[in-house]
Amino acid sequence: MLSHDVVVVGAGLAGMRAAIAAHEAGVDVALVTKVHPVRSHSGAAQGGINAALGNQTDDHPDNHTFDTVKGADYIGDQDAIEILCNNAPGEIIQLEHWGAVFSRHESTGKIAQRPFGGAGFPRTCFAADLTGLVILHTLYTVCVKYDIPTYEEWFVTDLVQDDHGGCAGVVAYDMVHGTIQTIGAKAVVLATGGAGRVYRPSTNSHSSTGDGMGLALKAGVPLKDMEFMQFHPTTLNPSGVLVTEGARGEGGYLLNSEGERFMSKYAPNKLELASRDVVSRSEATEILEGRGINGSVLLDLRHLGREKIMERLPQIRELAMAFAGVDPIEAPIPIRPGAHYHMGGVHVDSWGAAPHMQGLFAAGECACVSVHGANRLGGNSLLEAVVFGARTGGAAARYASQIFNGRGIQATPEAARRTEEEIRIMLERTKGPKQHELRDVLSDTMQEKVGVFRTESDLREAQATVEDLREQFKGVVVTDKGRTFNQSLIHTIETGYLLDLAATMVAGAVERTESRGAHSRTDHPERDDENWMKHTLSYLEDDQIRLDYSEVTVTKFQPQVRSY
Ligand code: MEZ
Repeated sequence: MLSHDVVVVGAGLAGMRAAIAAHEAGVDVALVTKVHPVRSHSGAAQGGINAALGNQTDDHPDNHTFDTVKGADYIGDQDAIEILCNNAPGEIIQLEHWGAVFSRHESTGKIAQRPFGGAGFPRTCFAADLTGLVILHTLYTVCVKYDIPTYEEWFVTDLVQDDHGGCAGVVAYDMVHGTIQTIGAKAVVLATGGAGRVYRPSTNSHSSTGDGMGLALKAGVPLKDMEFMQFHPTTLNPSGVLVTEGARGEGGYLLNSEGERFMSKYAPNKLELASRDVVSRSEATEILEGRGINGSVLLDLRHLGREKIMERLPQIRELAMAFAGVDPIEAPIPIRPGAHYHMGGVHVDSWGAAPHMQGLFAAGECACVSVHGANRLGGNSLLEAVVFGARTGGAAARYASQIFNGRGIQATPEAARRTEEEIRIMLERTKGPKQHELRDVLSDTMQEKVGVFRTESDLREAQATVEDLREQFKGVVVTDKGRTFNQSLIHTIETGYLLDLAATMVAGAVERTESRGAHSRTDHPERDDENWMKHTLSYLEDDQIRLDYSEVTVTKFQPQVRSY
């Protein structure tokens, strides 16, 4: 049987950073990933990563902390946000030393920093508009240098639990050979990214199906703040492909059908660089009130000029030409808000440890620490992945080498039986709904009823649909009966996760009768600090979602009116 001290599930930024930290702490760590590491969705992050380096201004981590607390609409845990912002400069320098090629300031030669939404200073470090890809490749070279074993194209289907309910490893489906494998571990780190594919369209890659969140939920570990889904203000219509916030950071304007720079009505101080929830709601309002153009508004970059666009936003130009038929040097790009990032995730503490299961950790978008609260600031996602990836990898290594008390590494092949059985049943079934039929209804429902604006009646309709789909899923049929590279089987298991996650999202959203950050209830338009300064915890019990709540940690900043 295979075994390692620490097993990290997912090899995007958070996963690889966790594995590097665990390796440096001296334990035997392995990565398990359903896609090759450099195909992870982190590579799609474009505009940058925040750190108060103060290269162009006298910025300081305290300013970054305040901006993040405010951006989160005061429901982020402030102790964790302080860790995020204080550790940011060190992580950037570390990445640079490992070889990340950040864009440089023309005159000083220091790492350049561009303005981003909700930030009081230009604080976003970037590599043109390919920042995630550059960091992903950098971390991969470190993993290769350290010779970290990587189980590529292995899809984790279960967490193994020991007799005391602690995490003792994973069960995985080796997609190439079609076999079920068990990997024992003293500690497991989930770093599988977000669940953006619960929506359609989405900026997320097809692999962003919330697997780690689904695995944790299934194993009795609660998810936190699942009702908070971020809609990025600039995505292409209809594909959902991301157009980086860096385009507005470099000076791009948003225009409505009347040629008006409409953000002056909604955020007179920060305009296009208000936080994402504010800009997305403003665009949605313009479109709903008839000042859109075929369901979009316009992002105008023409005044930036060819040279700047080619230097700072080359990928955006290519994407706009390929997916919208528009060259932004010549014409504005039609854009609209699109599902982008999950603020919620596996409930963990600021070391990435899941308090409900010993030996289980989570980091990156899959986790909810919580540093993003109700609305994440652009550029804080890559940052969270590396800062909390490193902390969590280190904590998992410490757990494996010091705290672990003989449990774990008991993951015998027996543990794989449940997966074997579930897969056998799915493959033998010949009649029933197909996963893509269920997924189409799910993503359309979430898009229409659990979107930028929400109401109780829409949410309740969505809840009924999701419950119906979850029932139908019990009889799902897998069309490909083979074992090797059975994508039909993988997508079916992923759809099961998406359905469970949607159930947590809708349950949390129905109950939260206020508007905070990305959760905007037109029937409850005000933030309600008296009743709702709390995190939502969702448990899966007897196939139903049960909600509970936990406290928000406030250190320096009491809630204030939030305006931009
Ligand atoms: O943090 C992000 O989501 C990000 C950098 C996206 C972008 O607009 O480029």
